[in-house]
Amino acid sequence: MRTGKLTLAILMILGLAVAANAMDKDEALHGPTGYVPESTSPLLITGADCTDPIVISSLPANLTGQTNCGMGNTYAATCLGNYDGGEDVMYRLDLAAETTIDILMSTTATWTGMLLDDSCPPDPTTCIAINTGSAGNRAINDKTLAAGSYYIMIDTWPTPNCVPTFDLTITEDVPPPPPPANDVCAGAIDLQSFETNVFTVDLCAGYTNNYDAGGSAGCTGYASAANDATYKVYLAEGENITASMTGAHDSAIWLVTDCAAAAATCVAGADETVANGVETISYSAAAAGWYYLIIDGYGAGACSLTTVTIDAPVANEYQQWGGVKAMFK
Ligand SMILES: [Ca+2]
Ligand SMILES: [Ca+2]
Ligand SMILES: [Ca+2]
Ligand SMILES: [Ca+2]
Repeated sequence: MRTGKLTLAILMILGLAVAANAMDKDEALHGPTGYVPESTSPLLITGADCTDPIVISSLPANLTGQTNCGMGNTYAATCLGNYDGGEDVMYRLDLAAETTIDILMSTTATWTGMLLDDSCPPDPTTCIAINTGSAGNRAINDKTLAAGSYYIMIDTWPTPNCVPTFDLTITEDVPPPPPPANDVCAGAIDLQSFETNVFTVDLCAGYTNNYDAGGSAGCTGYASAANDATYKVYLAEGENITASMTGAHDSAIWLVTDCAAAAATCVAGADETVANGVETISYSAAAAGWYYLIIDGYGAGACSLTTVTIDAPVANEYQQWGGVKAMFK
């Protein structure tokens, strides 16, 4: 990109004026900015500019021994700020489908900059992402990009005038699987679907925290900020349920009638013990209806492989409790 010398001079003067007014920490550390003359004609080297970028068409990509030395300072008015005054190399990443990527440029060079954009030349002010720094690797992580072509440029804030050697790694982020359906009450598992009254649930296996029993005024007496799993059971008026849980985390168990207002509709809750303790609730249904059992824990992020035991002594001999009662026959 040829820039008129007058324009360049004005830009340099403006740049110096800005620097004088607001020299940031990086600029103080960097010292005087060098000047790499901008390339005025194509270098005919693959990677030297947007007309002939290095194409990456599949992931993961691991390009070792890369450099931008000898590629020319083709782009010096990009979103990289000071970090585009050196020589630059351009990569084009072609994505056939929406992909979330991590880009890592590892190097021992100093004052390096990396940009990601969907236009080439890169947008002069706004890119999709940049990462710059006086030392260490450059990384742009967790960028979800629609199908299409994207450009990655590696540059420097002179001096140094270029990056003698670096590795460029682009990997696809595989998103975690969605939480189990019974992470929330809409997918609560009917307790009567179990063939045994004892089952396990790994609260670390994708479950999240959706329900909190509240603090000291709540039905467990504490917050229940841990990952939670939900189960449900239909109780006739007067039917009883006893449920207990134990695991390596500080468990909490509670029973509610309306998950949308879980803490307010809690009818029984327990958080009496700490890690490896057993928490037990017992409840006699005040009214017929669906009740939701929340297998939970005290601390944020806490979880473990948890054993749940359901005991369902019926209120009297004449009342039945479907499958769960059948467990005890
Ligand atoms: Ca440059
Ligand atoms: Ca949950
Ligand atoms: Ca919770
Ligand atoms: Ca507990």
